Parts: sequence; C-alpha cells; structure tokens
Amino acid sequence: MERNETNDIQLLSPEESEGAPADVPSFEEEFSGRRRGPDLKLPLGLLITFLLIGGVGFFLWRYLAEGPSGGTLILNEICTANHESLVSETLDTPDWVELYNGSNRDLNLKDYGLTDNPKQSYKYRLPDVTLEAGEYLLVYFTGGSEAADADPLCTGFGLSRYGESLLLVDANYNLLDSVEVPALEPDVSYARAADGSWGYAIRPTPGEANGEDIIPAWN
Ligand SMILES: [Ca+2]
Repeated sequence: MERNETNDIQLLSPEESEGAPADVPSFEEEFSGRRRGPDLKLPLGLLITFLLIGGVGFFLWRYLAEGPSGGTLILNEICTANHESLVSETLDTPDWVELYNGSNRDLNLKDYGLTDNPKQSYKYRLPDVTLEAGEYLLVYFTGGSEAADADPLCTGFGLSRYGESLLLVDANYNLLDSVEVPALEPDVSYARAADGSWGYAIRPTPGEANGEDIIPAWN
C-alpha cells in the first residue's frame, strides 16, 4: 500500500474558509470590541451601582429631612425672661417656648413631653393638638393661676432666667431635642438660626419664623 503523505495536511482556499465556525472572532472583530461578550455585564453593573447610590442617597435625604426619629419637631425659640416680647390677655406675660414642625407632614403632639428634668420625661404632656408641617406652636411656662391651669398649653413649671436645660420627647420616650438655655436678659430669646445653631435674638419672634439677626451663642 502506498501512502500519499502530501494529503495528510490540506490547506483551504479563501472561498473554502468561509465555512469556518462563527464563534471564532476575526482579527478585526477581536480588536474592534464588537464581539466582546462580557460587555453585556457592564451596563448591568452600572445599573446596580446607580440603584445602590440612589438608595443610599434617598435614605440620607429622608434622614436629613426627618431626623433619626422620623419627624423633626424641634425646640426653636425660648424666652425665660419675658416682659414684653409676648403679652397674653389671659396669661399676662408668660415665659414661652416655640416648637417647630420641620418635617414634611402634620404631627399630632398628643402626649409629647417637655421637661427640665431628664429623669422625669413627662413633667408636662402636650394636649391632642396637630401641628401642620412648617408651622409653629407656642407653649407657656406658667401655671398656678386659674387661666394657666385651664390652658392645656401651659406647662405648670417654669424655666429659670439664669439658665436651665429643656428637653423635648415624643410619646414613646424618644428624645427629640434638647438645649441648655443660658441666662437671658429680659425680652431676649434663645433661638435657632437658619443653620440650626443656637443664638440670642434681640427681637424675639414668638409663633413665627426666627429672624436673621440672631447673635451666635459663642460670641
Ligand atoms: Ca420664632
């Protein structure tokens, strides 16, 4: 038997090579990137990244908007030496604290508490009153008179004009806000500036947005 060794290896002509397997990339395809299968994962990875960033961003936005307790009822302005800053027909010139609903929803304040004693969260309980988003509520530090005892927005305890702490808690013992009120001159309030820091207001604004002329507390 003769064996033709030249037939063992056969070279294909260009026409014959057109039938080559389709999954073998050509030189041009390999370097043009058109056939890179893993590219499909890139948009998916980006999508997941964007979703994660968006989720974290949304959480931070809600946290900053509403605070850790889910609502930003805050102590906004306090006057412990009221002579003329606020005059009431029934309560005369009571000291006062202004609460502000900084959240984006109405808050029912039933059984929220104000106190000057951390060991007694509910020295005063707020009545069943709803404070709309962005609105202010005045509570009066007075008691003992017939009018004050009949007014559900009177605390029945007072704050010293020489300085004292004040704490605000929700109905579930969560501390919402607190402040160390310094000694105050008559008709000067301790108020939050637009950035949330505390300072002295020469022109108190009971029941209204605080002014822009608040003197920082560290001066
Ligand atoms: Ca105010």
